[in-house]
Amino acid sequence: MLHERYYIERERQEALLSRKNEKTDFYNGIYDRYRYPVLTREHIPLTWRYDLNPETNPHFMERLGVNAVMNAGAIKLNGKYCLVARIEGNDRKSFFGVAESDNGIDGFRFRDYPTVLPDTCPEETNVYDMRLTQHEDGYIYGVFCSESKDTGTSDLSAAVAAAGIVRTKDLETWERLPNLVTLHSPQQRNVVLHPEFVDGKYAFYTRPMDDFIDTGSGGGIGFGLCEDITRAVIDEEKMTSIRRYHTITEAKNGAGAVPIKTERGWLHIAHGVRNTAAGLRYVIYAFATDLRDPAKVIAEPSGLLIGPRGAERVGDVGNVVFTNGAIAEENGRVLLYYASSDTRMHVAETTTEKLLDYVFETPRDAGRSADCVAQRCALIEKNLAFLEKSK
Ligand code: M1P
Repeated sequence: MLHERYYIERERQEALLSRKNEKTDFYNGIYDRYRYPVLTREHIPLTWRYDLNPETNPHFMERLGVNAVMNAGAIKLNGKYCLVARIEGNDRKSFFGVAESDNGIDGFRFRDYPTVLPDTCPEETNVYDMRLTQHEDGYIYGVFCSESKDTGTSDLSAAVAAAGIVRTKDLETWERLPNLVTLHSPQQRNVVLHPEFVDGKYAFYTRPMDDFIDTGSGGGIGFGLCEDITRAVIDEEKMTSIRRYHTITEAKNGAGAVPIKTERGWLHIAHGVRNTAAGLRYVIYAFATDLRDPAKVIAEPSGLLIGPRGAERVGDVGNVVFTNGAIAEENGRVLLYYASSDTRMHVAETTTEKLLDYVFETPRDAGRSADCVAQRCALIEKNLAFLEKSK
């Protein structure tokens, strides 16, 4: 006999899981936003949170609560839209879970169990933010942050971030490879594996950091090659998209989704961070790199592509949008998955054609207020002339 509350919770969850999503009236011509998050803590199966036996759980209490579902890697596999989400328990430890949908915008359901990765790093305390790369070598790689306590200091909260690497063919059985070693960067987060070999080598977008939070001397998103993915070591890290004073990337930036290959270049969806009186503000931006030299930035529009809006601003870490997954389909449809305020997952929908137009035709950051207003006045002048001509 199950607790009566189980039936109420199951019905509520079923209503949530089968709720249809719909586009909002938000308009910028670049992408559509959807009304409902695609994944929240309420999407987590009841079997992951409650002990269903009334003898051992007479009050039908959550025994292992979940605090947030965010920062998901994304891939289309066997016709299903799959998210490998970061699930943060009430205990602050994160783990991964695969949720699948038939259309990519609603109906995401978690598999029966969370993702169980081989436990090969005894010092690893926390794992999060997996990027999924369908590599031309035939494997799907998951690159994630592997966090350990920094034992070289008395600071209790000091930590070390490294890039963990796993691979799979079905998102079910995973092989763990040694963590990425970057010879010249003490810490790494937001590392993404490029989907193709470059000069016959595996290529990673990196984010060199001096410290767990501060990137310090790390100038932006790096790029490095390694011969052997089973013992991945990067010597030289070139810079791709760099941090700049008084832009959205001033404090930090980091690679997000696996780059999308197009006829005009690799499309990158990344995050940029600046500091404010209210703390760090995370936004999503885009840039393109050369098809033959994926480290070389060939277009970088000014400003943000997606910023937190409305309820997205509120959550565990407010004023944050963050992406580590997108799905680009053969028909040109692109689904950009992003988390808001480290709390829940959303989707924005666009096309490769629109993203290319956005990346190549949006003006670059002019760098100074005077130049930015001149840039805007030039647009207005052109428009007024065009309106006059259209009369
Ligand atoms: O809290 C916002 C984000 O902070 C980190 O990103 P970054 O490494 O650029 O500072 C990550 O821990 C990410 O998980 C988190 O969403």
